[in-house]
Formats: sequence, structure tokens, C-alpha cells
Amino acid sequence: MGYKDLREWLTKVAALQQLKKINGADWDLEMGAITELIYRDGKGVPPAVLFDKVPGYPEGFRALFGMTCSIERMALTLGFPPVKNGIELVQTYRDKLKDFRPVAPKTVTEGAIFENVDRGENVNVLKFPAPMLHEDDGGRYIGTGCLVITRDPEEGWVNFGTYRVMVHDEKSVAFYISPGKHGNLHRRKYFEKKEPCPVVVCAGQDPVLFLASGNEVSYGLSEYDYAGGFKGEPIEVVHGEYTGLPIPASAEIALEGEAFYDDLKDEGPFGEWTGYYASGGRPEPVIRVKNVYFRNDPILCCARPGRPPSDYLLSKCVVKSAMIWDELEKAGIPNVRGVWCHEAGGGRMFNIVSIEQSYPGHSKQAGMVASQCHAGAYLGRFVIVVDEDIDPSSTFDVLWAMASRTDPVESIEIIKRCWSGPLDPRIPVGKKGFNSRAIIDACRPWEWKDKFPKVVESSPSLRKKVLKKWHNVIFE
Ligand SMILES: Cc1cc2nc3c(=O)[nH]c(=O)nc-3n(C[C@H](O)[C@H](O)[C@H](O)COP(=O)(O)O)c2cc1C
Ligand SMILES: [Mn+2]
Repeated sequence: MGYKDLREWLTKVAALQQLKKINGADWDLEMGAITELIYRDGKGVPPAVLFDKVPGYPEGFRALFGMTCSIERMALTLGFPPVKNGIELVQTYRDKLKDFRPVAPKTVTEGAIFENVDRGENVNVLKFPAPMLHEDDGGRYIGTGCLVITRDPEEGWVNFGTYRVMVHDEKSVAFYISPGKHGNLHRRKYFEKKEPCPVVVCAGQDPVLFLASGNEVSYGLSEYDYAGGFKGEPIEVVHGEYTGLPIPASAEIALEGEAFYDDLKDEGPFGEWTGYYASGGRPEPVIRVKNVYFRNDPILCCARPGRPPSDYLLSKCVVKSAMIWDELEKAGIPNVRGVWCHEAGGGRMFNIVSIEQSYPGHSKQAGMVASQCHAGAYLGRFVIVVDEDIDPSSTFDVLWAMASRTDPVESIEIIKRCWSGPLDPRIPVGKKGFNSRAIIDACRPWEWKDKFPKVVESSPSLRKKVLKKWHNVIFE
């Protein structure tokens, strides 16, 4: 792999000229708004943004946004050769998943994460510049680009997921995990037995861990093993003193503690990935923090969800696209030519699958599975299936196929009572849980696809001939 830890990774990102350092921005709304402006209004490839000299904090206590949110930074993170565009990155990721071999983590006795340890009375999670990200947030969020690590009390496997973590006070934080997520399933098992749920929030780490954490790795497979498979070597871990949970040895910041079933406090509202404050504020379990570990000059990893595009969405869309493609193939669906989860849908609500139609019902099958497989099921909305001549990552082409190849009464299938959750902006407050899906078959109808009107465009040979003669005039 091309880098050892987040710090080496940052050096490589600086060499790619994709690291922007900003000194003096305030944790209170400025870091968030600056990141939003860069990602929504900036020109060119948006950089990773490293904030330092945060007012009220020692120099060196930094916050990093937009880690993996460019094609080049993703390829670097995943150890891929340079690729041209998003769809090629999806293809490369999917190729990797085809004969994927997870690699279990390796326990080591020392790690940079133990450079500083605060225990008990000395715990103060606000010693890090946790940002107030959006104006209507219920508090400062120390966990957004984070890993929330838990162990299944019955099955023994370790999961981590990116679940938002809000600061209540110096020694307690809230964590919000949507129903059905693995961390939620683990937590429930402790809570049902009225036992404390041990948990570690890792709030700065190798970006490859963040990619594994924020996307749907299969139930029962530890994200450590998954990330190790991408790294091609075991992730080195140390074990927390209080929980025994594995923590990345080179992590920047880790909070260790436990949650109880009846210890709840309001969490949220929080600006969410759909672009809305949908889940509001509601009581959620509190983590009582027992120990804090951090490196010298620690880097807090952040993500700022909000109205798209935002600073982590591209990477989410690429990974989700590859995962859905992989699950389609594993479900036995042949001739998938591409998958793209559009950023406007937050990588979940507007997903496109392109296939080479091979038998009657093929397109419906692809759409149904894409809407219900593990990577595609949570909070989905639309799945659009297109023919192989449509680039699923080209919004224009997808809309053209929808506009011209569908007959709405025949082409749209609705599935009811699917997996959604409190973050769904279209479900009224108090009724959150299920939503419906539209599977839009925007392929030429199978029965007469060969007789479907011919597309009006110059033949490749005519294009080539004309381009050869007129290239300079056309593109001068
Ligand atoms: C930046 C970011 C923030 C996220 N915040 C949350 C969250 O607060 N709660 C949640 O349930 N999922 C959140 N997710 C989605 C989960 O990380 C994702 O569904 C992941 O697959 C969960 O891990 P699991 O599959 O092991 O449950 C977030 C993802 C990202 C990338
Ligand atoms: Mn998981």
C-alpha cells in the first residue's frame, strides 16, 4: 500500500496538490461553512481541507474535511492506479470485490494512539476542536468522519460504522445509529439484557477505514477485515484499556466508554446527508467516556453532510455503486454494465443500473435486487435501469432514457413498506420507518427492442471522418 497512516496519506495528498490548509477558522460554524462553500461553489477538483490554529485550541490540534472526496484521493486511499473518472473507479473497485480476500487485523502492543492518555477525571472530549457544523445543529459533533466500534456480545465479531456523535459535555457524548445498522443491532443485544454496551469512537484515522465504515459491508464481516483486504495487509490494532475493543494503532483520537439502555439524552437536530434536518432531536443513548487516547498534534476527521454536493458524497457514491454492482452479480444477475448512485440522492435515493438486456424480465430483476440488496436497501427511493448504451453516471443520458424509453404506466413498479428510517425527509415526523420504491425500467421494451426506433446520431465512421477533417475548426 502506498501510505502508512493518515499523516503519510496527507503528504501524498499535498503532492497531488489536493490539500488546502486553512489557519484561524473557528470551530463554531466557520469550518463547516467554509467546507460547504468549497464543495458547493468552488471550482475544479475540491481539495481535502485541513484546519489548524483553531481559536481557543493549541496549534496542531487540527480538523480535516473532505478526505476522500475526489477520484484521485480515492484511488490513492484504495491503492488503485490512477483512473480517469468516477465510473472507471467504480469498475476498479468492483474488480477488486470479485475475488476479494478479507485480511484480519493484527494486535500490536504499542501504537501512536497511546502517545497521550486521559483517564477518568481528566477526560475532556472538548479538548479537540469538535465543530458546530450547521446553524440549526443541536450541538458540536466530534464524530462525523469517525468509526464507532462495537462487538457482538453473542457472535463475537467487531463492527464499526460511521454514526454521528454529538458532544453533551466533557465526559459524555451521544451516538445516533439508525434502526437496522449493525451497530444498532449490537447495541440492542446489550440493552435487551440490561448490560452496558462497550463502545469506542475513533475520531481520526486512515481514510481507508472511513471508506469501510461509512458503507454497507456485509453483516458479520468486520470492517477491519474488509479494510485490511483493500490495504493488502492487516490493520494494526491496540486494545482499549476499559473495553478491550480493538482501536487502530495509528489512529489520531479515540474515545472509549460505555452506553446503558436507560441512559438517554437528546441528540440532534443535525444537518443530514439528504440535505434536510429530518430526524430532528430525540433521546438517544449516551456514551459515558472513560478514557481518551490521542496522538501528539491530533487530527480530528470530519464530514459535513448537508444539501448535496457535500464533502464526502463522491466517495460514498463510488463505493455504493461498486457494492451494489457486486451484490447484483452475486445474486446471479448477468451482464451488468455499470452502476451509479447519484450524488443528488446522497448515494442512496437515486441509483442507476445499466445492463445489456439478455432475457425477458432481466431489467426488472436487476432493478428489484438493486433496490433491496444490503448496499442498496436502506433509504432508497428510485432505481432506474437503463440499456448498455446509456452511461449511468451521465445525468443527461439517464434522463433522456427515462424520457424517451419509458411508458410510465408500464415502466414504473412501486414496492411498498421498504427499509427507511427517521432521516427520510418525506416521512412525517412520528411515522418514520417504511418508505416505498419506484423501480423505473428505462430500457427499450424487451419484446420489440430490436425494432425500437433508431437513435439519431452520426455513425462512428462518419464522426471519425468528419473529426479528422474538421477537428480544429470545431474545437478551436
Ligand atoms: C459521513 C457519514 C455519516 C453517517 N452518519 C450516520 C449516522 O449518524 N447514523 C447512521 O445510522 N448511519 C450513518 N451513516 C451511514 C453508515 O455509516 C453506513 O450505513 C454504514 O454502512 C453503517 O455501518 P454498518 O453497515 O456496519 O451498520 C453515515 C455515513 C457517512 C459516510
Ligand atoms: Mn457492518
